[in-house]
Amino acid sequence: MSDSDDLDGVAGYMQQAKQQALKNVEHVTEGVAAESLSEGKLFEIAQSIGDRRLEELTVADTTCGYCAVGCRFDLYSDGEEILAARPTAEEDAPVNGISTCVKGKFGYDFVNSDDRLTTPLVRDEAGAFREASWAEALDRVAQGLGEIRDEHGGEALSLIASSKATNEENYLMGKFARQVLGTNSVDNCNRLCHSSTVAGLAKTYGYGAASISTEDLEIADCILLTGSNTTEAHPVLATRIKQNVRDGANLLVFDPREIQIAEYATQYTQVKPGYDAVWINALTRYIINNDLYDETFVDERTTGFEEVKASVQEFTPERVEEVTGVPHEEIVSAAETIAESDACVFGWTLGLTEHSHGTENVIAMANLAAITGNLGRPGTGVSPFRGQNNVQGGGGDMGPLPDNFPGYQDIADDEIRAKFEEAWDCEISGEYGYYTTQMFLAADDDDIRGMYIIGENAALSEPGVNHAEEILRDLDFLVVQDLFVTETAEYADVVLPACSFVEKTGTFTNTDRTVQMVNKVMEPKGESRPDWQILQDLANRMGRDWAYADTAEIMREVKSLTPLYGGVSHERVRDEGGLQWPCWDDDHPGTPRLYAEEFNTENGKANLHGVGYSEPAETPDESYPLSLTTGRVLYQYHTGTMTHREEGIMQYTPSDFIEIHPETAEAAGIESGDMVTVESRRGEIVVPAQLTDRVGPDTVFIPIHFAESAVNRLTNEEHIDPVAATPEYKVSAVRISPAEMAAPDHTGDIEALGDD
Ligand SMILES: Nc1nc2c(c(=O)[nH]1)N[C@H]1C(S)=C(S)[C@@H](COP(=O)(O)OP(=O)(O)OC[C@H]3O[C@@H](n4cnc5c(=O)[nH]c(N)nc54)[C@H](O)[C@@H]3O)O[C@H]1N2
Ligand SMILES: Nc1nc2c(c(=O)[nH]1)N[C@H]1C(S)=C(S)[C@@H](COP(=O)(O)OP(=O)(O)OC[C@H]3O[C@@H](n4cnc5c(=O)[nH]c(N)nc54)[C@H](O)[C@@H]3O)O[C@H]1N2
Ligand code: SF4
Ligand SMILES: [Mo]
Repeated sequence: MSDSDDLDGVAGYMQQAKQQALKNVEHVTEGVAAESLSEGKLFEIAQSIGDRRLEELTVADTTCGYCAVGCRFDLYSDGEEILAARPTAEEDAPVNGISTCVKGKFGYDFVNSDDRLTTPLVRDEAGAFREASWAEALDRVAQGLGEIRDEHGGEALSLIASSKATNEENYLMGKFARQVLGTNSVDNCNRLCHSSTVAGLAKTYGYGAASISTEDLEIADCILLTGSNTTEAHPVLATRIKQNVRDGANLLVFDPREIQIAEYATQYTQVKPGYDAVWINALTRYIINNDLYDETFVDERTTGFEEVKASVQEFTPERVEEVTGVPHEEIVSAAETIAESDACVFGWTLGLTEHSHGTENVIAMANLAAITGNLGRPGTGVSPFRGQNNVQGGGGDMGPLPDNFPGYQDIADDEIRAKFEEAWDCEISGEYGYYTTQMFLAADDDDIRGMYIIGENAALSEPGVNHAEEILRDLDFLVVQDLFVTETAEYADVVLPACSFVEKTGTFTNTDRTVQMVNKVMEPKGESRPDWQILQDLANRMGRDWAYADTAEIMREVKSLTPLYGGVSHERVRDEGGLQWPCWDDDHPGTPRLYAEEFNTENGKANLHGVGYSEPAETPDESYPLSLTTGRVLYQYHTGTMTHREEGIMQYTPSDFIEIHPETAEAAGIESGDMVTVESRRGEIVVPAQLTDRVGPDTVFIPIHFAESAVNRLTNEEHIDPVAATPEYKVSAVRISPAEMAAPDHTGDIEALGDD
């Protein structure tokens, strides 16, 4: 923390704040944001800062706690709330420079909201929550979890770690599960998100992560984007891509919805949800059969080319058009554009991964990038845009995973396991634990009896939440650690108040593997505490002797056990403004771009694998004729715990909606704004209609942000990728009908976000 003493008096500060804020509007996703950030709002913020004496304010440079782009900025606080976010020195913000999106800039009302959890809660005898002291609550947790562990073994417990929390905290969540609880069933939201990317890339190239640095998005001369609503989910990356396109790069967008980034594309191709491996294989087939592939790269740096060549032959133009709806000309033009470019980046997000065959989709993409030689050079590579602010680091690198220790070290490897058993002074089973999606199924058979859920709103975000709710209700013991009494916390025996990223210090690792500092700008609200301190107290109550003085010390332990982070320390991250892994030792500069020389595989090569035909686990039929796909909007974040508490955001997107093609709506007798019943084989919800030809006639789209019409009542928890266990959130068969219900007042205001 530092004082803002470099500023010239309150008036000067206020003026600067306002100018900066206005300047930033240009950099917030164009179109939508400019409308929403009214001058009135900006003035209000400048005023609220100006009204205070500067010495009463604290400022800290930190990393955004919303998405994994990893924007950096200075946050200003008066000790009670966050007053403003302003650009930090440009050289200290490698990803965003002076840009931020609307969430990073204004999304802080949640921090000081009236319903923030400020004390622990325990259930009284009548079953209602009452406030409790930390000592009482922690004793209850130690007893509740301890009893299950002692009676049924540690394997009867599971822990869901939080990719909202820091690396250091996630390292401790993994350690707590194995050392204190004695279970390998520890997982996190990565399972619901990009675990198929991690599995697919690890299998082919070695690292389950983006190979590029963000700047590669600006120097590529071609970008293929699929399953990524970039302007809404990764706005600052979208700004960089759009700039590159303005400078002449080609942009190819394949998506079932004509999302905003498609307007900037050289080619937009509408695909049917769930058939991505088919059109990707078709591109590969065209490139191979027309000798457009990079022969030298294939010969020198890959294995498996012949297998891939044979496997793609079944994807003939006729078949591809029939299955995916993509005309052959569009396959040809995209394939030629990729083959003719010198440097191509392949970017994707959940449209590719959240499927019952997500890992295969990713392998198909990895094959395409490799045969065209687009890896390891400037402007080339693969870029899965990661999701939660710290899912790359906290959700993966730090090892709160059923099969890996930190740094993707396999728990089944005896030597590695011995290293951790010695360091953590405990016995660890070499048998993998349950993935998140499996935990809920295992609980049905009492294989899981107690859960410790940290910073995850599983009651809304899991697939098939009707079942997840039952499980949460029936567990012998549930402890939830969050900022709020979430829908998940409603089922808990004990709720522990954690604090948010503005109230603590540590590191996050963003989507391009950059480890960056998170610096505390205000004290934890009420009695809330950082996750690492809660875990430490609990571990000690459960018979351990943890004595970390701060998160820098935790990172030193990570460094000593994790080769990938072997040179990462708080001191270096501060001094060098971020470090990209792998960073093997104190002298290693970090690695901006992976695979320049070799792949991280035993033979040093990219090992390609043929991928055959795949389709969604549930395809539309007569009873459920439409494909439902689900996802995000710019102004909202996931289950809304943070963004629903921001008034400005709620004015803009007050409620849920379903995107329906006008023809489909007409056939069903539905008009714009009407309430619509949407049914799947799992359940039904009611949402207002938004008619748009952004989706095709066979597809409908519903966002994931609203509890009252929780879309995961419709999804299926058993349709998961066999390798990565990612749920098929992106395809469910549904039917729609007009609902006997009046639309809420504000439905008329709902606009198609992403449209200018
Ligand atoms: N505003 C906002 N930003 C966020 C988040 C948020 O909640 N709000 N969440 C963060 C997180 S955790 C994540 S993981 C990312 C997610 O980022 P995205 O994956 O970009 O977000 P989604 O809205 O799920 O969009 C997926 C895209 O895939 C398309 N799609 C759907 N089905 C298919 C298919 O079968 N094939 C293909 N090719 N495309 C398909 C959709 O039309 C949509 O454009 O966003 C992060 N950023
Ligand atoms: N149908 C459908 N479902 C989906 C998806 C989809 O595309 N479609 N996407 C999936 C994906 S990609 C994801 S990532 C998940 C997201 O699902 P969740 O991770 O469940 O969603 P969030 O609302 O972000 O929940 C994070 C919680 O952490 C709390 N929190 C914030 N900071 C901290 C902290 O520092 N410490 C603690 N202890 N708590 C904190 C917040 O208050 C919030 O309750 O949803 C998945 N579900
Ligand atoms: S793009 Fe992501 S990291 Fe950047 S300000 Fe927006 S939410 Fe935060
Ligand atoms: Mo995610």
